[in-house]
Amino acid sequence: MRDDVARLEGDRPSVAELEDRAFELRSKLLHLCGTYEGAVHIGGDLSAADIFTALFHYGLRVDPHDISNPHRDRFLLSKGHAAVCMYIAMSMRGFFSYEGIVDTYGQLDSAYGMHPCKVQLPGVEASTGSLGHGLPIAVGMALSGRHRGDAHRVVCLLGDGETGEGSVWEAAMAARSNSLGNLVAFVDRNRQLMTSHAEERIAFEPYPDKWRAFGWDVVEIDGHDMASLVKAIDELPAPDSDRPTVVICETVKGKGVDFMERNLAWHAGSLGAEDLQRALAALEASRQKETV
Ligand SMILES: Cc1ncc(C[n+]2csc(CCOP(=O)(O)OP(=O)(O)O)c2C)c(N)n1
Repeated sequence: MRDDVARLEGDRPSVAELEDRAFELRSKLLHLCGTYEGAVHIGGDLSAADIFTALFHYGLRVDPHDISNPHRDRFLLSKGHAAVCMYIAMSMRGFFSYEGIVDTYGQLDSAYGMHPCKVQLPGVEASTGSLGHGLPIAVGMALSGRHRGDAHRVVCLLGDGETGEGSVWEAAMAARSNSLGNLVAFVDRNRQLMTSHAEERIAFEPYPDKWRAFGWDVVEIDGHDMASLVKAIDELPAPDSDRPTVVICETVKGKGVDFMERNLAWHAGSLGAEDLQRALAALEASRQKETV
């Protein structure tokens, strides 16, 4: 195998190592939320932290030192408001420096905006933030990969709330019509929107059946169980297969910090110094509980 392609494989950390990285990712997120003066989308960052870790540290074939490698997997963050979680997960993989994120996050002209911008931040594959756009862009990229005969995957992370957008389902149909087995969607199914519980606003259920009806293979997992995330990634069909896959990850908004979990008030917010210590202690306690 050519060196530049072999490097895309990267290390494959164990489940225990990935769990440690997810803890570090959450800690770094909380620190940023404790120092940044504006609001951070901390609830949906924490719900997706394990998914980001599994993708950037295990599943995605990407090389932080060769970001334009044509054979790399493409990752698109459709729930663009979770950008900071992606930046930190990528920094832990070697794409950016964490200090650079903390120093400039959310400032005018910073590369690290509240939503990701591929022009400002090379390594980011798509500019997102207006919900409902990531999957349509991913379909185009997957189609292009197919036409070129490339073997990479296109992976898109969506919020469950944003799948209330019609554009998501148009993209889902197009993916099936074009037999895009190189396309994988992960859904952060935390069952909350910005200010309400998902099912109160839109009848999402029977949610997995809806994806099946659109011709997708559906995998349902606990999105906080690293072993399940790794297994789902390991069992993805080959990129040259003909059916797109959606991995529906059952998650908890605010996961890891008890006073944020399932709390609608923590879709976005900021922690002062005192609450930061409280949040870090809660995170540590949650880890202790899970390792017992
Ligand atoms: C088109 C569009 N409409 C509204 C918003 C504002 N908005 C930001 S986050 C959010 C809630 C999204 O819910 P979900 O996709 O489930 O994300 P999560 O709960 O995981 O943060 C909304 C409505 C937006 N970014 N884009």
